[in-house]
Amino acid sequence: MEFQLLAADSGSKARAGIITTDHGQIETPIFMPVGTVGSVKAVNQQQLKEEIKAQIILGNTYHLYLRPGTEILEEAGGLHKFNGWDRPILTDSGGYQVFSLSNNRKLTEEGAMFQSHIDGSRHLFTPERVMDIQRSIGADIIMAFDECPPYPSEYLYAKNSMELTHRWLARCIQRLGETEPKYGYRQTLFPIVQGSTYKDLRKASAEFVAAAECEGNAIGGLSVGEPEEMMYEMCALCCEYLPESKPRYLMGVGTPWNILENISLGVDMFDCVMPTRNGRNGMLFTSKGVVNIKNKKWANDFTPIDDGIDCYTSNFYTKAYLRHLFVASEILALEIASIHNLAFYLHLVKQAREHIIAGDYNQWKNEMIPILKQRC
Ligand code: PRF
Repeated sequence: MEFQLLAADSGSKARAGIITTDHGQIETPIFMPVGTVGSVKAVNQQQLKEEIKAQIILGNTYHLYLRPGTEILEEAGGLHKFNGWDRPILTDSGGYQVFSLSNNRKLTEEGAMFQSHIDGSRHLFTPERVMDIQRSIGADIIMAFDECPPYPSEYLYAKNSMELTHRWLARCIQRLGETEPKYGYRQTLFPIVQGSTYKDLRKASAEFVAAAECEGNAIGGLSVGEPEEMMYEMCALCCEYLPESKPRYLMGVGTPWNILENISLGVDMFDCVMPTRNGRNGMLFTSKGVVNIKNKKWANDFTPIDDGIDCYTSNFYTKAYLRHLFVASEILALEIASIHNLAFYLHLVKQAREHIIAGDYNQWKNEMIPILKQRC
């Protein structure tokens, strides 16, 4: 993987770049649609490419390991062959999902014991196991196995957890060095900064992660319930200690305004279930603000969902029709809302990139945020 920096904003830490993987290039800053089980919910691959213009999608080790399992993924020739997505893929390590989804999890130095949320079966995830599973899935970018402490966490808990994540990182790197990619293209490991909301821990963790000299770095443990200002403060601190020459990925963030703020702090990559999950509940992010499409006020609004972005679905269907589909519980509602929200997120980061290159990012961001936050 290579990362080329193209431009940096003068009024902020925002940057524009290009990541090159064996499955193609990614223009940063970028938003990565989440395809937990290897499918972006309610959206097909053609729509992802042509309407949403996704450049990279996410998969989850935890889910893919439980279903369909590594045997079938290997038989298919990896996730790209299995789901037909020939552009870059990133897989999260399962570190986060084990803690948020599974039952009876128990953490030890060795790893995490847990019971599947699907059938209750018992499993052990260790850093080594998680690297092996990500070799079988075959994503271009794979994540280190970490623990994401809840918010709030006591200082001592956060410190011990961070140190465990650091020891696990060393084991991930070791295992990866002892194994080969299974499908003939390269895989690159991103380590994850933790440290909860403690400045000294965040600094120590970012320095530890930077010293591992991986090809990109991630910031975890944020957007877990802490106030937004605290997330920005921690993110800024992490960016300060993570190398400028490598992509920075902020995990699981967030709203459109969260993304614009964190871009200004130096983040290059984002993922979040919000556009798809909230979309399926009727919450739309548009160029005029946030829309609850189930609201009666849209019943006879025959204007497009959003004519401010270049997406067939957003331009073609009306608010009144989409509201009707939601009220009638039609499955097309989920598809239209998901496509629109993802197209909007991709449109937003593309605009951000253009403003970084033009050199007026910070000013544009400050004008955009109040518009994005408006409740329509
Ligand atoms: N670690 C991992 N995945 C994650 C997170 C994390 O801390 C978060 C936190 N926002 C989202 N996804 N491995």
